[in-house]
Amino acid sequence: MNSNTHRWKFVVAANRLPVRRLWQGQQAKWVPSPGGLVSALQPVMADNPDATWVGWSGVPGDAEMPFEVEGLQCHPLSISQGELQLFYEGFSNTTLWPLFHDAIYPPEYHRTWWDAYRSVNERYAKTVVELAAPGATVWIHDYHLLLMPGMLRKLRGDLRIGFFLHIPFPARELYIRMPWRSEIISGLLGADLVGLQTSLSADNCCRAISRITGIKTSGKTIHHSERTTRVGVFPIGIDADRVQNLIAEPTVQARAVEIRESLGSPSTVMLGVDRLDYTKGIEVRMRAFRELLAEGRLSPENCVLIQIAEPSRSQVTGYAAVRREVERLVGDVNGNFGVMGRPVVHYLHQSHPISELVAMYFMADVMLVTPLRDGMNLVAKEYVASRANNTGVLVLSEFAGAAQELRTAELINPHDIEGLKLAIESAVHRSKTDCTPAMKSMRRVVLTDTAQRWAERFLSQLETC
Ligand code: GDG
Repeated sequence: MNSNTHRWKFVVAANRLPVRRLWQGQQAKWVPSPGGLVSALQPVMADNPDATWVGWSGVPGDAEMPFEVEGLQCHPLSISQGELQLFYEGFSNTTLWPLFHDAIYPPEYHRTWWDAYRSVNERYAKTVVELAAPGATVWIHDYHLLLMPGMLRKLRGDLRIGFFLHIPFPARELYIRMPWRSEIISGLLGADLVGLQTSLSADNCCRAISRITGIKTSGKTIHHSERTTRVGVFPIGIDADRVQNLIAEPTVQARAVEIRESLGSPSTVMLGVDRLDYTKGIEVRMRAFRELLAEGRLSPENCVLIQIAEPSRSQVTGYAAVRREVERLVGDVNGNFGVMGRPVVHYLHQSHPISELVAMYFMADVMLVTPLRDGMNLVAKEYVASRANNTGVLVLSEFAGAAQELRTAELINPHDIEGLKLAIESAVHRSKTDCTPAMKSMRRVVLTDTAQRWAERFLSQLETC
């Protein structure tokens, strides 16, 4: 197939391509990236001669030629080093990311960042214009590409355009701080269907649209300039089969036993797995843990906390500070409560293979997911999917989208440290007694509403728009 002339009936556009470069000695090859989005779309995309994915390869500079990896057609798009700073680190991750997460870190507004954001969105739109067949379906993902639906609509009125926001949509009062609030809403209104993770985000999005455009929204339908945009709730799931298959592997089970032994076989293992990000509330749980130890409510002999903090956005403002604070707290807890050869917190600022994460989920008695704000939080769902024997307690922030579905988790407010301490204490006791009904009920949700089902639901609704 000549990918320079081929026109595709289904195009996905996302900041990144669904592949990453794996180095083996001096040789590099592309492999599919791990993660929910790729597994959700793989069944729709793989070996589909009419589907392609447009995105950045992760390497700044000129784009490579289109290529295929395990049946996924990839169309790389260029992003220069300068654009990476202004569009990606700047507007996407220092303006939009904090503003859309309730401004828990102060967002910065710079016109040069905005200009770069607009021009990269335009490049995505123009690339898709060249690639999409007449009447094609285009599915655009996330906050890096908020302007793209509108830009694409202007250039190609024939396309069916869907947009999904993986992060929360903030309250209208916060959203209107955005200097380019009208341009962003016009961008979204280019889509036929806008998908959000929760009904709160969908309501916030509709309220922002009506405040800025003056259009009255009827339910979740917005009629504007002879077209209609629908806003819908589509909570993303995980690739539950993949997690369950890993759990069934003897090597993963053996690894779980090995990890526990290497910790000194404590009676309770608590676990946190997060990108090292100020939204994830890692410091909050570390403070709660320190106080529980200091007050003698948890014992350092019986209780160990593993915190995986995957390195993330180290060049972006705010990330170095959260790392310093987390590491200070880890040092403080271990300095005060550890004994020789037995730290109380095992902190790993490293990426891990998914099989290793699943072994940890399988072994951990209590999972701590305490974000201050999170679109969904797939880690919470991965933990539940890994609990094949229906044990374990999930301590989950009310401010994660996942809390809307996982109602039998131990729900907490991460701003209320006393409440969080009580929940952790009770989770440690409950993990040994009556956690089965709660876990069973969460497993029904996670094993049914998978990533694949999410993609099917979104795409089938888009087809009816
Ligand atoms: C955004 C939204 C929304 C973590 N460490 C490692 C690793 N991970 C994997 C986890 C999980 C994923 O990364 C993280 O997903 P989350 O949902 O928790 O968080 P974000 O990265 O912030 O994702 C979020 C999501 O989009 C999907 O819509 O849920 O709210 O913020 O799958 O397992 N994976 C590997 N090594 C690690 O060290 N392989």
